[in-house]
Amino acid sequence: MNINWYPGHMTKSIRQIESALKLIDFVVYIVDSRAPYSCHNPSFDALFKGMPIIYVLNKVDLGDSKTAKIWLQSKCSDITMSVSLDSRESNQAKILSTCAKQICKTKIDKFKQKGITISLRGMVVGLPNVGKSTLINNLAGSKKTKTGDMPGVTLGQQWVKIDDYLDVLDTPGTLYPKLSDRDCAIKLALIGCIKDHITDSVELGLELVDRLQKMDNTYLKEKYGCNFDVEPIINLNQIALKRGFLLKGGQVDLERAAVAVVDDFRKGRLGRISLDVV
Ligand SMILES: Nc1nc2c(ncn2[C@@H]2O[C@H](COP(=O)(O)OP(=O)(O)OP(=O)(O)O)[C@@H](O)[C@H]2O)c(=O)[nH]1
Ligand SMILES: [Mg+2]
Repeated sequence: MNINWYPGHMTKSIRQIESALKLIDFVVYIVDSRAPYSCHNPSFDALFKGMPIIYVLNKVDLGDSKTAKIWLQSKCSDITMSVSLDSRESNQAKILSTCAKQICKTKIDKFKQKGITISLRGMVVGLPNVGKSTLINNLAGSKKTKTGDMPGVTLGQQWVKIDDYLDVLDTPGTLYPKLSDRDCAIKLALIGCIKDHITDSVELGLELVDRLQKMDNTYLKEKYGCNFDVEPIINLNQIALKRGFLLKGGQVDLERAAVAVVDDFRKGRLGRISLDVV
């Protein structure tokens, strides 16, 4: 399966991110804990070079803790910090205000010497559907931005005032221009960063089952009675039978089974899983 999805508006979004750089003091770079390394967008590397960055490992409730720990450690430096969050949990994002003050301390102190208290401005970036707008609403303590369980919900930039000392800019999700790494593209599709109609649901389901088999996923065994010594297609068949997904004429409905198992994974019903193997 080749996933080649880079809608025109994303080029525009990257350009808008580039021009907003002069307005901001720091970047909040969000990734999904189920594939934190694959959420790294190479087109941001040059753009944010030398800028204070707060890396947020979001959806921490869904990914595995070992991958989370290793990734979080890898993102700490003199001018970068990392935190993990479940952005749906109230007040969790408050920690970001503290991080922002810490990471912009030099600038704050410089103005303080002149007797000026500055307001900081941050820009929230990341792939589609990683939880950027949810995190901003959490930080603001009310629903200031539109959110949704699909990629491409935020269509334009939006400034949100958090308090007298902090404003943040929500941005539309941006993919990288070349999803030439097939494995990475599949992981992004599985975590919901790519619109489902771009991919073939049965192929995507088989890719997931294959990965879960290699991880020896307990839930697949217990919930669906899968056997890991066989090809993924046999297990997808088994899932369809177990769920009673049959077509007219009695054949198994593989498409429905594939959609169901991907949905199980996305909702965390198969356990806390990270697709990036570390
Ligand atoms: N389980 C879980 N779900 C989350 C978390 N944060 C956000 N979500 C869900 O992820 C989905 C996407 O959230 P959004 O905030 O709309 O994501 P976004 O990055 O702004 O998406 P775009 O605007 O499309 O780029 C929503 O269904 C949220 O409820 C989290 O920490 N854990
Ligand atoms: Mg959004």
